[in-house]
Amino acid sequence: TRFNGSILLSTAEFSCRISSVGRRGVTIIDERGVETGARIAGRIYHETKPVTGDYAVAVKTADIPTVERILPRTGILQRTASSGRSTQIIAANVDMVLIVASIKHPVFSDGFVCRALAGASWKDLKAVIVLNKMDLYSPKDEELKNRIQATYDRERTGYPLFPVSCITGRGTDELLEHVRGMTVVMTGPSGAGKTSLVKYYNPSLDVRIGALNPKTCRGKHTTVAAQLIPLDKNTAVIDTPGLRMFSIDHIPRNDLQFCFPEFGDYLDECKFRDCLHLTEPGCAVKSAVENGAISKIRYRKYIDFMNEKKS
Ligand SMILES: Nc1nc2c(ncn2[C@@H]2O[C@H](COP(=O)(O)OP(=O)(O)OP(=O)(O)O)[C@@H](O)[C@H]2O)c(=O)[nH]1
Ligand SMILES: [Mg+2]
Ligand SMILES: [Zn+2]
Repeated sequence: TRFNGSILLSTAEFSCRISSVGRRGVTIIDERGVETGARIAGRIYHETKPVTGDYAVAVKTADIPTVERILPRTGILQRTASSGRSTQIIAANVDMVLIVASIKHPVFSDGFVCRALAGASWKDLKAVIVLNKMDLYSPKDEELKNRIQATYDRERTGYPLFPVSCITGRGTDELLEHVRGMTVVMTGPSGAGKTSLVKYYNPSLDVRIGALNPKTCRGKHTTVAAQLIPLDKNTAVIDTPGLRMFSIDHIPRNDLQFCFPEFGDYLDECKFRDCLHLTEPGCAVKSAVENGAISKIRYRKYIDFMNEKKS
C-alpha cells in the first residue's frame, strides 16, 4: 500500500477524477492527465452515484479500469431536478460557479441569474457572472448593460461580472486569471456560449457547439452531459447542459434571504426577528431597497422566489 495525499492506495489502485458520467460508464482523468473510459463497480451505485468532478479511486483491470471508491465531496452545485421532487448534483468538488449569460441571443434573464446565484450561495460557493457575446453589443444595448452592472454591482453583492466575447476574446484573459487554480462549473441557459468559452480556452477540444434557433434566438440544448475539461494542471472547468431554469425549490423558504449577500447588513436591523422582508413593518431590507442601497430588481426576484415557495 502507499499514500497518495491522504488516500491509502493498494498497488493496483490509482487515484483519478471523474470527467463525465454516461449511461454505460464514466470517463476518468488520471494523475498524468490522461483520460480513459472506465466502468463503475456495481456496489458504488448503491452508495454514491458518481458525478462529474468526483475524486475517485480506480483499479487497473484487463480492459478498462474500474472505479471502486468515490471520495468525500466538497463544494457541490445542486439544483432541483425538473421533476421537482429531488435535488440533482450538477458537479462535485467545485470552488466557484460561472453563471454564463449573454448580452443578447438569448435574451438576458435576471430570473436565471438570480436563481443560479442563490443556488451557488446556498452551497457556499463563490460565483461570478459572465456576460458573453459582447461582440454583438451595440450602442442601443447600453441601457441594458448599465442596468445589469447596477443590479449585480460587485460593491454590494460581491459578485464580479466579466463581459467577454468568444469571438474577439475580449475579457477572456481576466476571467481565466480569476479562475486559475480552481475547479469551476459553468451554468446558464442553452445557447449562452458555455461550450464556446471552453473551446476558446482549448481550441483542440472535440466538443459540439450548437447554432441558435433562428426564430427564438435560444439554444438547442447542444451539450447533453456535464464534462470536466482541464485547462492546466490545477485548473479545470466543468461544462454543463443549458438549463431552461435553475430551480431552487430545495432552498428552504426561511433561508432564501441568506442567499442574497447584499441583504446581509440589514437582516439584523429589521423590527421583527423573524422578518422575511415581505410586508412586515419596520423592515430594514425594504428600507434599503427604497433608498437605493439594495437593487429593486434583486429584491423583486427575492419576492418572486418567496411567493413561489410553499411555506
Ligand atoms: N456572437 C457571438 N456568438 C457566440 C459567442 N459565444 C457563443 N456564440 C454562439 O452561440 C451559439 C451557442 O453556443 P454554445 O457554445 O453551443 O452555447 P452553450 O451555452 O454551450 O449551449 P448548450 O450546450 O445548449 O447549453 C453558437 O452559435 C455560438 O457560435 C460570442 O461570444 N459571440
Ligand atoms: Mg454547450
Ligand atoms: Zn425585514
